[in-house]
Amino acid sequence: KWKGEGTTSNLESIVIGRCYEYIRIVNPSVGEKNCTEIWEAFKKAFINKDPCNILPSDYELFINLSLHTIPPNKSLFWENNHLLVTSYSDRTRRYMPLCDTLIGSFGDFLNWCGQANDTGFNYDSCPNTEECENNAVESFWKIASITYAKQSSGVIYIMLNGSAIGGAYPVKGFFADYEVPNFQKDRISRIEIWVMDDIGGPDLDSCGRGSVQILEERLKTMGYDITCIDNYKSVLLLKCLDYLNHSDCSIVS
Ligand code: ENP
Repeated sequence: KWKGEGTTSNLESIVIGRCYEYIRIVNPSVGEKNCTEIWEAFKKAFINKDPCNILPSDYELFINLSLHTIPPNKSLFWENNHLLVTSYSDRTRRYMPLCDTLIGSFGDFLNWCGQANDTGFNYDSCPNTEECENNAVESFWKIASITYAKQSSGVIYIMLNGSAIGGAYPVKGFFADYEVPNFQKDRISRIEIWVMDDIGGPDLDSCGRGSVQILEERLKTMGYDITCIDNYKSVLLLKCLDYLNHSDCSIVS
């Protein structure tokens, strides 16, 4: 019925497993949590409801139960770099992007929705953003983004994709709409932007140019101390693992 993919099979097992793995192995510093209780709060946000009428506030109890601290200088925001961010952050060891928090681990790579007058999940299809913005997944990431941005402190890192067709900094997107406006000015020392081009890809946007310039000016107007780095070497080395002989990777030598 809907155009989007349905609920991920075995969602409950995946999410409860991820939750215990997170609190026991990935980041035991979060302390004791009841993952079954967190799962129930997550489900309550969207089960037995019109799948186009789920609001970010419906996840409030879930957020309260799964909240933990984000260490200073570990926040990593991004657009159009999901897999690169996942590898680079190394499951909190190097950075702690939203997908490496307990909240983010409930949603990363997964899909879910329910339906009105039905206590189950819809495994066949879920509404996508074009069909309705107030869907279960979109509203989840909205409140998760707001919460994460409010908690971020110290040096803030932002990884953008300089080869992205819609621009490295989409002026409408989770980062622009829900994260930047929720930065806590008094807790942030500076902001560092990395603009990574695809290996062999076009250099559509870079520091001081195009949409990156729009972001830099927005953050400067907000009073932040900004540094912007094109093809930041540490991330470039990771990207170059698969392109050792490419000319874009000659820095490796
Ligand atoms: P995309 O479109 O590149 O990638 C979407 C994929 O990333 C989906 O598999 C999604 O999980 C997962 N994902 C991980 N973290 C987020 C997230 N945080 N988010 C939306 N999807 C996320 O990403 P977007 O839409 O541009 O979002 C990037 C945003 O993530 C940035 O604001 C960045 O700072 C933030 P799923 O559940 O949809 O399968 C917030 C929104 O961390």
